[in-house]
Amino acid sequence: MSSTLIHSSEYFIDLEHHHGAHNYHPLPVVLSKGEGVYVWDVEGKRYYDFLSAYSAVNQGHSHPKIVQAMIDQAQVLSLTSRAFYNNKLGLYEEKITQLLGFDKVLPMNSGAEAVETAVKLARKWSYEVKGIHENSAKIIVCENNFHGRTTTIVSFSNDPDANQNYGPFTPGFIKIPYNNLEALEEVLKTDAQNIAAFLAEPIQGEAGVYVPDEGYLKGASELCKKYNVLFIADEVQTGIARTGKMIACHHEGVQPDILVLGKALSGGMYPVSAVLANNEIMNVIKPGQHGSTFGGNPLACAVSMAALDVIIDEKLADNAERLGKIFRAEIEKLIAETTLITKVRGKGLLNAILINDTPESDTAWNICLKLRDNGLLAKPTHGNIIRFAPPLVMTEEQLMDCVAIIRKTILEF
Ligand code: IF1
Repeated sequence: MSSTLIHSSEYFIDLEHHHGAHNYHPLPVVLSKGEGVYVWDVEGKRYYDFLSAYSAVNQGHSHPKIVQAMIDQAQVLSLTSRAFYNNKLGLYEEKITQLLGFDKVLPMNSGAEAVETAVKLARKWSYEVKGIHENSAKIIVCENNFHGRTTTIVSFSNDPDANQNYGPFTPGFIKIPYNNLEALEEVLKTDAQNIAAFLAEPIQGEAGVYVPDEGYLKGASELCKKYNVLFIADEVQTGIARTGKMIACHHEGVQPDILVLGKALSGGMYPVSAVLANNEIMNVIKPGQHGSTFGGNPLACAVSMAALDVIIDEKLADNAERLGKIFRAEIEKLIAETTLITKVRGKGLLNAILINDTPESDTAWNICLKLRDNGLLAKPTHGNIIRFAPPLVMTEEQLMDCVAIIRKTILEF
């Protein structure tokens, strides 16, 4: 019986500080166990997870059905590469394309890889189908976007933390304000013949859960159709039931030309991402023109099929919709009792509160430290905004318990 040496949180934090790159500044808590809406630290303290690994564990931590699917598949075949066929990829492709209403899917691993794939696909379509002159295709993106951290993706970021000293940058991107259809039409009117696509998050997560006006997605999609430009929806964070629908675009009945998914596509069990599109677009990619060693591996497919079943069987989109309304109503009541919070916004169980202080202040951070002490884990996004995104398996009772923790923390702060 091997005795597991018990180490303190400080021990693990020091190890990471010493041996790991300092590309994050985590909240000082060291987790060792996760189950459903709960996580435990190495001292055995239990917390509500109100971040869900940035919406990757929508199905809850270590969901037994997803864990079992992973174990079963891992024991028989984990990776073949795409040099050969396997008996899981086709089943997964059929399931996800029928579920989301597209002809085809291109399987990748990380969200950023899927966004890169969507950029390449849109460009290739614009040269080979739309007829744009080669190497002159442009893609419209939104200010304050977050689509990942590869060199091309940070090339079209306006966040200095994301791209300072990572140049030279990939050309071919036009930035416009988010949630502004006039700005989008202005660019399309003047330059549509050179534009391949418009790439946007249905809700800007990293920007602070910025929910656009009702009708923005519909309007953007219609403008793209009018000017023969592809609408790419990056639903890596908003997808897989997080906002109360299977994908956030469905709140406005919008079907994007290219759909990008990641994170909860595997329930947080394994890196799985995907790009979905119809044949006119997807068939421009021929054998040998794109791929990835792990893309579409049998283990990823088995895990993702189980993760999708959990979303459907447990009606997690409906639960997110219902609990999100309750959550925002409860926080609105709290806003009436304190000057510390000025706003709550979000859709489904992707929400955020605005703290009444400057983005440069550490007030939001200090509130998150107190929330941690009171048993709830969350982390500020930009400066004075705290994102609240629990697993979608949460019950109303657990949600009200979390509201009580947030209320206590804010009123005592
Ligand atoms: C980090 C942010 C959230 C995403 C959207 C693509 C990706 C992401 C809309 C790339 C990833 C993650 C990345 C993670 C923290 C988290 C994040 F704060 F960075 F911006 F959620 F808001 N499109 N978002 O949100 O997917 O390659 O990471 O699998 O980098 O710290 P990925």
